[in-house]
Amino acid sequence: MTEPLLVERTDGVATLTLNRPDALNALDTSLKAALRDALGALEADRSCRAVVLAGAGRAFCVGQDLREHAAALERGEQEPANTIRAHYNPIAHRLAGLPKPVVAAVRGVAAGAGASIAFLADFRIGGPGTRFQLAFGNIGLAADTGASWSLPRLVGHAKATELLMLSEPVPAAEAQRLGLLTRLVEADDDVLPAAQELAARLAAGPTVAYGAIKLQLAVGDTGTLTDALAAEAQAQAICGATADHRNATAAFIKKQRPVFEGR
Ligand code: T3D
Repeated sequence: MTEPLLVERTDGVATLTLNRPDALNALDTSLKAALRDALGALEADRSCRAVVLAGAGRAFCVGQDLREHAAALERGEQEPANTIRAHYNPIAHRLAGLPKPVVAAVRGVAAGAGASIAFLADFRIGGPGTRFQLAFGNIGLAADTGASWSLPRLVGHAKATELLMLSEPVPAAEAQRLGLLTRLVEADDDVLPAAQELAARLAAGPTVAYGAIKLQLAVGDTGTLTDALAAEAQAQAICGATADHRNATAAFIKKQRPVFEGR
C-alpha cells in the first residue's frame, strides 16, 4: 500500500510529503492521522532541527478530502466536529508549537485546510503555479486548522475577512505581495529545492534560539509589553545557557564562523 505521508531525513531536516497526488493531496483520515502523529514524533526528536512540508505531484494540498467527507455526511456521521477535534486541531497545535523552524514548499494549489497548514509554517516558498484558496466558504464552512488565527496575523483582519468570505484564489504574485509567501521562486520545480535549502540553513542554526523566537512571537502577538518582556527574559535565560550561545560568542571574539549544534 502507498504511504499517505512520506518522511524523509537528510541531516537535520525532516521532509514530510503529503502523498496522495491523484487526489491533489486531499486530507483523508489516513493522511490526517499520519501527519498529526509525525508532527508529534518530531517535536521531541532532537536530531530533527528543521521541517519541510511538501505535497507530491502538482498540488500542495486541497484540504479535506471532500469525497470521504461527502460519504460521511451521507451516512449521517458528525464528521466535521469529530475530525476537527481528532485531527485538524492537533495538527494545528503541533505545527504552530514545533520548537524548530517549519518551511512549507507550496507548489501548486493550497486550498482549505491545505492553506491553513501552510499558514502555520514559519516560511512559505512558492512558484509561479502557487495559489492559495480559502475554499471553506464555497462549501458552506467557516475556517479551520487555525486559519482564523494565522490569516489575520499574516494579512490583517480586513484582508482575512475578504479571503475567507469570498473564497477566491490568490495567485502567486499577489500571495507574495500580501505576505502569504515568504519567497517566490522562478519555476515550480525550484520550490522544493529552495525550501529544502532554506531548511538546511535553518537546521545548521541555533535551534534552541529558533524555538524560543517562535514562542516569544506567539506571546508578543497577543500579549502586553509586560508579557513580551517576561517571555523575552525567560527566552534569554534558556538561550543564554546553551552551548550554541557560548560557542558562538567565543567564535565572534576569535573572528571565526560559529558552528551551531542545536543545544
Ligand atoms: O469535517 C470536515 O472535514 C471539516 C474540515 C474541513 C477542512 C477543509 O479543508 S474544507 C475545504 C475543502 N477543500 C475544498 O473545498 C477545495 C475543493 N477543490 C477546489 O476548489 C478545486 O479543486 C481547487 C481550487 C483546489 C483546484 O482546482 P483545479 O481546477 O486545479 O482542479 P480540479 O479540476 O477542481 O480538481 C482536480 C481533481 O481533484 C478533481 O478530481 P477528478 O475530477 O479529476 O477526479 C477534483 O474533484 C479533485 N479534488 C479537488 N479538491 C478535492 C478533490 N477531491 C477531494 N477533495 C478535495 N478537497
